[in-house]
Amino acid sequence: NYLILSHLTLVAVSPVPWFPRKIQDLDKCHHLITKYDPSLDHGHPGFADLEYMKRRAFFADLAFNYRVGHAIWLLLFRREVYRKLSNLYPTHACTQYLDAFQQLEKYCGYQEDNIPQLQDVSRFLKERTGFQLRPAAGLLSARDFLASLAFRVFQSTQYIRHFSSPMHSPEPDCCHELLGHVPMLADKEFAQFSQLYWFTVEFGLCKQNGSIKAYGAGLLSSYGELMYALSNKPEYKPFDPEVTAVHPYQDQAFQPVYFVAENVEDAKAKNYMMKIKKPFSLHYDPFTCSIEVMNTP
Ligand code: TIH
Ligand code: FE2
Repeated sequence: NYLILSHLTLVAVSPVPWFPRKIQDLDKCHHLITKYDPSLDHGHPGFADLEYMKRRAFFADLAFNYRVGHAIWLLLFRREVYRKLSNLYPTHACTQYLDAFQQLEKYCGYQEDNIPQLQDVSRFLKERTGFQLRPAAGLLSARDFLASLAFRVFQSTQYIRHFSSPMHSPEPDCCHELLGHVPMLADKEFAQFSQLYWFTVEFGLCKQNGSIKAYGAGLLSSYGELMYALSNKPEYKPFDPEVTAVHPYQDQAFQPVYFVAENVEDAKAKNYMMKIKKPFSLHYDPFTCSIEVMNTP
């Protein structure tokens, strides 16, 4: 295992597994986690629903055949999910979310009865924060998902949650991506942070004007959990990256504990990120959209 550091030096390093260096390499970041596959998992709301599994196979096929720069994908919104959530946002979501959501309603066809196009939403995000969306066939491995974020590419599922459980889905679906993630990715400050994932980007709470509001996408797309998270029933802990990063999590049901950040700056946990040790350092070149590996002996 060698890493080519310049034209002249070939240096042996501890084996570093493959990772994408340029945006086209994301065509190889498509490794799915089979957990929550509706054909295998008895607990999945769509288990044994043959019609639902057929539709899922159709969307998986579209995603697997997607290549950078191609195609427009159709997304479906569940009216009930949209209605219930948009009623909750004014009281439950943070101000950054509310601002972006308004913009998406204005410019991207976020409406109860409309079907937003992935391509339109992607273009909108690209203009605001440089993020773009690409379709994913399902729950990706953490490695492929996080690697994509380095390129400001957000891998998004296309299928929709099973109709039997609109208020909470055990896996991400297009409601979660479009209503949970997209508005937060449209905010410049939030677009900056994506590493400490579970208890921030997905299930984070923050203080705003003396009350607690949601900024986590897993809350903003689940009206069951959004109400529960602000109900005083779960446990609340102050957000501390050292503690939060190693806190075990489960993803079958509502979270028993949430971490509350004092403010946005606090949630970004920059100082903590700087302390993570790697045998090399990386630099993202925005002009070539590629990653350079730098020698740090
Ligand atoms: N539970 C979320 C929802 O119902 O929208 C979806 C997920 C978020 C994170 C993992 S699965
Ligand atoms: Fe998510």
